[in-house]
Amino acid sequence: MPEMILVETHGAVGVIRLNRPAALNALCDLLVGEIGSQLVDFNANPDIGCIILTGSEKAFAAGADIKEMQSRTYPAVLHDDFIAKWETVLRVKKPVIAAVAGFALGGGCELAMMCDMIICADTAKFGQPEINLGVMPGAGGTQRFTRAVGKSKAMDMCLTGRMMDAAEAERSNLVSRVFPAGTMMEEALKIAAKIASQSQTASLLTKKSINAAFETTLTQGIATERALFLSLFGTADQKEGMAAFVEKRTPSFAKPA
Ligand code: DAK
Repeated sequence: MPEMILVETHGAVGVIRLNRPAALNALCDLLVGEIGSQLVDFNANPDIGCIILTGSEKAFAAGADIKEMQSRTYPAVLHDDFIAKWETVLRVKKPVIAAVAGFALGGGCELAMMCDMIICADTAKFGQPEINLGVMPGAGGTQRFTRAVGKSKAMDMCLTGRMMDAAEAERSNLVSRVFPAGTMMEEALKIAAKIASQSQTASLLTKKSINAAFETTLTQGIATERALFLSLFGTADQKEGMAAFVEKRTPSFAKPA
């Protein structure tokens, strides 16, 4: 049984809730490992079509665990698998939504940015405050933040270590939508249920194609998209989706066999 996360399923939606309240969900090795194992389980479960990663009202996660990192040495971090465990979320094929309330700082913000989209409560506070600790972001903060919000704001955030509120995060395209704190989870579940009701194959390939946009040229990206789009004509889901439109009914997509 995991100690630092709570796991729920709501129909075809899997929810992982970080649950280390005494440390504002600071991401210690155990917590990162438990998140990763549960992501792997949900990813392998054909009944799950979308995953939500969330925290508490006060914190999504206030960063990597500073107390745990404090005494680490360069050779130790170089040799252990400190980095690998953090990136399990990048290997999940199903859509993953980060639903953020309260603090998403340092590694917490980086973990949210590794997800496929971020929605947040109006209480959310994002930041990369590593500079205040004499270090810098190390799990994508200088890269994903810059791609999301642009150079000037990324420099501002990473060099001053200041926090950004939900309104600024929405204005800056760090998050896709902001909800009042009391309704955020309900809204997250609605978004996830909608995604989970679609063809799992189409959403897997859509995610793959959008992610390709960050790794390649426009011409190559378009070629990737075209090949993936054409491949969907070999699926039962394409037949079902288009038949349902013509027959004026809701499509019913089968779970991947
Ligand atoms: N680590 C450990 N404990 C933390 C923590 C953290 N990041 N954040 C909060 N806590 C603990 C506090 O120490 C306190 O514990 P006690 O003293 O009660 O035992 C408890 O949570 C409540 O915190 P506060 O008393 O400070 O609460 P406040 O509401 O007053 O302030 C705060 C909330 C979020 C503003 C403040 O706690 C804060 O500034 N926290 C630190 C935020 C921060 O600097 N985050 C960045 C950490 S560095 C990598 C992966 C990841 C990373 C790097 C590399 N690789 C895989 C290569 C990431 C690095 C980071 O995230």
